[in-house]
Amino acid sequence: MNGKDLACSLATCIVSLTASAYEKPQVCTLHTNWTFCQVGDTLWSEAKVPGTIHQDLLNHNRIPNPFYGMNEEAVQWVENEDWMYRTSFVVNEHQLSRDAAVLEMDGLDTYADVYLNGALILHADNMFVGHKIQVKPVLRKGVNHLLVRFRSAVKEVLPQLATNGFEYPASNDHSPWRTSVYTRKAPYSYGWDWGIRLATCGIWRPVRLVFSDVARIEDYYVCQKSVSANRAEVDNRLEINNVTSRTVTALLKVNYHYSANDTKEISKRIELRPGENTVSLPASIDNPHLWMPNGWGEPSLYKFTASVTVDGAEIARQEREVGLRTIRVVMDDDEYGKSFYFVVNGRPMFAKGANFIPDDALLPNVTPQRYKRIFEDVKAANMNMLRVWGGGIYEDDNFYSEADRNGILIWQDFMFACSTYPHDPLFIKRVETEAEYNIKRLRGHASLAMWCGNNEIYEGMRYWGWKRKYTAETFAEMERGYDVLFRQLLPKMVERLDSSRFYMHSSPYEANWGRPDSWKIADSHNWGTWHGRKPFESFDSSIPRFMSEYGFQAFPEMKTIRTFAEEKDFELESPVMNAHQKADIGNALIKQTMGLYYKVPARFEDMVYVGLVLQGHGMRHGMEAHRRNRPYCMGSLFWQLNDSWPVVSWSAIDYYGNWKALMYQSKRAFAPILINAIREDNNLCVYLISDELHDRDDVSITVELMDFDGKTHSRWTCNGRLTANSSLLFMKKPVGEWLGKQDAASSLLHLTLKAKNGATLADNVYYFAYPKDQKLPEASIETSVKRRGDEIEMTLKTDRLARDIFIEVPVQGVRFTDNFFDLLPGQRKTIVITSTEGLSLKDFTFRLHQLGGVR
Ligand code: BMA
Repeated sequence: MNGKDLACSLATCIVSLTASAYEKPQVCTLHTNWTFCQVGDTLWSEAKVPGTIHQDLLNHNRIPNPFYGMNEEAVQWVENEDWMYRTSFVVNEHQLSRDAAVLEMDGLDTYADVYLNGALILHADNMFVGHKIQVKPVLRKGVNHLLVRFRSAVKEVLPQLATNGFEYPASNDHSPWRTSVYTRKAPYSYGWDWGIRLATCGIWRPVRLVFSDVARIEDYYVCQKSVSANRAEVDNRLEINNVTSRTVTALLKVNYHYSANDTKEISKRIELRPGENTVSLPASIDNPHLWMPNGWGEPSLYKFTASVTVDGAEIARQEREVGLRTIRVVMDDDEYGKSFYFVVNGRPMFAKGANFIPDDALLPNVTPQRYKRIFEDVKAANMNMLRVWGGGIYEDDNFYSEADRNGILIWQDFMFACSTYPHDPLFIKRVETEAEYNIKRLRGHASLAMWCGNNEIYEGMRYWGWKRKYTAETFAEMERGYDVLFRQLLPKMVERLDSSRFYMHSSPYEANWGRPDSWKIADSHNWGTWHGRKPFESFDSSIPRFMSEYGFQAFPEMKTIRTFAEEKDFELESPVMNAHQKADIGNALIKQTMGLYYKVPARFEDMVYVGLVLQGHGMRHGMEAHRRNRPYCMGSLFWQLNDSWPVVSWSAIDYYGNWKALMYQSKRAFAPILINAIREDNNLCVYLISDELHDRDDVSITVELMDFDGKTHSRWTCNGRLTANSSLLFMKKPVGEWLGKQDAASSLLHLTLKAKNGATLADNVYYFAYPKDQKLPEASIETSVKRRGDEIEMTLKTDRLARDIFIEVPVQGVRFTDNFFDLLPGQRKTIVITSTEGLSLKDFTFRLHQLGGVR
């Protein structure tokens, strides 16, 4: 705290002292005056808190930018060193006189000892937990000294590695010594098949000092007992810590507020014994505004405020945003195998979305604005679910609040992925603490839909050859460990702390690799189109009950590649490109699959463009297949939404926030109403898929056969009823009948769905041939650009068919209302381009790509 903060806090004290003996808590953020030093060194340099050692070293030019070129290698020494962070702050007499002073550290990464004024106040050993330390006995009037000493997470566990007797699988750990599994630290930070290795350390989440009187609210949970359209019954559950040594009578008030004229307050007198007290205050709401997923209505949120008053003074208060809803996961044996779907507010919901990985290799760089933007993107792409994957982190509170506000359900993994793990008593204890901390932190969120024990460990144990790799005894030990962690400890914790939420031991529930039969059972991961090198059409026959992972890679666009590579590196297999491709079959497989569908271009830049187009169309094929097959299949979460650094990966949005073609294709394939033509044997079938909650009578489908110059050769129409929440086959005839005498290489079907009032509900294009076999013209596209405030409005018009138009704008993070789209002959389209920095028309430059222009 600086002098100014101190003066302010004294002023507050004087004012409130006149009113009552007690005051509201005073929260002092401790994010200033930090310096850091390598242990063994004497040089202390300015540090950023919350932060990481890599970011601090980078800020002082003591390491090169790890994201650039092949610098990753040059920064690896950092993980083997120990690092110290220290700060000092001033505490005044009044603050010292208060009943409690608690140092709250929301996250230390990872092995850290914390000292305050010469006293050791904390041993931390788990990145995923926050700490609250009573520091009143060691605080001093005047200057106080706080120091955090981090030990290398890699070196810390070397003795465990040395005595374990076998090495855990952990194949994504990029070090020859696979230490990651021993430490409760984000698995991806040790490297992944899309991830840079930055096994960093630091004070990665906020730090604050809180002074308070009488009692603190340690936890406030609005537990939803029952919710229906008529009535919601909730229980306000609080853990209140009376820090005095006497029993205190207090008044607990809960206010719940939806809007200015929809607000209610209830209260009760409570006796707080010294120490922890559990208090409950039930409440009910008639005709509640229900929280609805994206696409189904408003994600309505109530504001709940709990406050504790003693002797007329409010001594504690906490607020929660509460979405009232029911979410049920139905995983029942049925005639096919085992179902897996989400029922939200009583209606089965087809889940549309993606897997989320940590948004940065250096986590404190993910600001609330970045989370906000991610959820704007997710919502815009018509998604209603994200899976927080088990190799990353339990995300920041902001993440879940944004999910609540945008109607996005969250599938939450516990942080275990792709390897077996230890299960010794200390490890189990750490996991127990971590589970308790995070379940309690997240359970109040409306968006939180389920818990899952881990990512792909069960599958790994059964089908990734681990059984052969280890002795029978070791493998049996691993199986025991699996049961202890994922079938006993974690479900027990969920049952105890969050009993209404669904828990599943692993994703996929059954092992899928090489076992299509398992796709009849619960959720599945389909890696056929990547690790199995199958064509995208395999999505049509590999239909699971719920697809929780499937993916195909693409390079990010050139402006992102240019942030880490030079002209000389622009080659598929150059050392720099390979350093930014962590999946072993990566770049070669992209080229191989491209050859199935497209002419593989010679120029690197064209290859990047066609690769983006390939990923978008290929993945869209999967999304459409999954949706078409509802209700047998009830979910489609692709791998992966985002990137943690600039890299070639399966992502739909690159590190700088640029949408790849895949994200635009998701927006189309996940639209509430989808019209979809698909070849089934010799027939071409037209399906209508609706995720809406109401039927639409008298819709009409028009199918036009058109050539690439815009001439219409045939037209069919069909009227019918679009049934809510369903997929229905509407038209079916042999391919030859649709095509007539026209040439498959230069014809398309334009499908349009119209409502009774003539409004277009959906449209789509079907091509009879792969792009490589098509006679694609190079269309003349006319463009006109207008400035509208901070936005650019661009209108495009084409003479002949222009496929997969990509408007390339060399500004990072710029947003387009649409991109990577087809323009039919004669069609005109206006899109709006915005950027956070504000685009100026003068500086605005762009380049147009179209598939027909690639040689
Ligand atoms: C799945 C994920 C990740 C991985 C991805 C691509 O298995 O769970 O572990 O990054 O495949 O291989």
